[in-house]
Amino acid sequence: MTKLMIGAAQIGGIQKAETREEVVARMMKLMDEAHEKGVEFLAYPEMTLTTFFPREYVEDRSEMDSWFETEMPNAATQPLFDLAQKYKMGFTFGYSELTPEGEHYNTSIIVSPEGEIVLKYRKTHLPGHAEYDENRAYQHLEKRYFLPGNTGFQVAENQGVLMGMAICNDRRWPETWRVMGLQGVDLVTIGYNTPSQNTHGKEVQIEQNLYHNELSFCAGAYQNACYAMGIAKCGTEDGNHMIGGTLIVGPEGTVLAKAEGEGDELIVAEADFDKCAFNRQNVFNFAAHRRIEHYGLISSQTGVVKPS
Ligand code: CDT
Repeated sequence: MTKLMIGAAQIGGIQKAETREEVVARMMKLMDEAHEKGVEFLAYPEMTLTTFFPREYVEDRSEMDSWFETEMPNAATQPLFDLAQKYKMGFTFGYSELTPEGEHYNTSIIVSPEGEIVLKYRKTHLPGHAEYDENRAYQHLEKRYFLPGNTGFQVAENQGVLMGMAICNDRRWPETWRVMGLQGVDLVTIGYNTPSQNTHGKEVQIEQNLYHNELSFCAGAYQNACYAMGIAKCGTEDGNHMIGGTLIVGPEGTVLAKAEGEGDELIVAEADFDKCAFNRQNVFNFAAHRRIEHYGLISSQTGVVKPS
């Protein structure tokens, strides 16, 4: 099968005053570095182009529309698409999408080295709440500003590899990974914006949040015998801190590369997709070992129902 040099481009905090053009220039700088290091597929974070605006409440949600993209590529991102084509590099990044029908999604795309969007994903698990909550230390209003995604977890071939995406909170749910695993996914990319503070208290929980991040990626990659990249937008955005911890994980669930700081930073690893085969043919041979007659609750029940 295929070997691919893969890269994860962590992005440091984006302040509200920063323009899309300034952010794209930062992305292109990392793409230059990735090209120098031989990267063939590069991944950027969730909502790469803007600050993580769902931390702010506005009564009239249309005031937030300025953070959304109505087409992709657009004037601001076209130079990134052009550079990737010049380098023959595939890439993925997240952005806030406003459709012609007026629907708002937290979206990410995979772009082939030829510049084609080969897969679009809209975030499924939207964390937080829809109304201002005075009991929280800070707001997390994704349920106010986005619709739950309508794409599901699809997988598409790009550069000879089956690739799939999820976005941030999705990484914490085993269902996310297994649905892609059942389609034979080889590489999963998941960008994130994860506040270091607990929404219900003022404690800063950086170490624990970093652990849960790594745990989710390692478990997801191992249990589905695939490679995974977790890509942070992190550091401080207008006074709000988010965790770093960008990482690349192999199909044994081990970390192959990890970012050291909380700014713009590239990490790379060589992915040898033949290495996915061993666990797929043994402990995670789905066709041989799964017992779907016992999994019905997973797709028929949302919350916990205790036996009466
Ligand atoms: N962006 C995103 O999904 N962040 C969430 C924060 C959850 S706290 C309400 C995450 O799961 O990292």
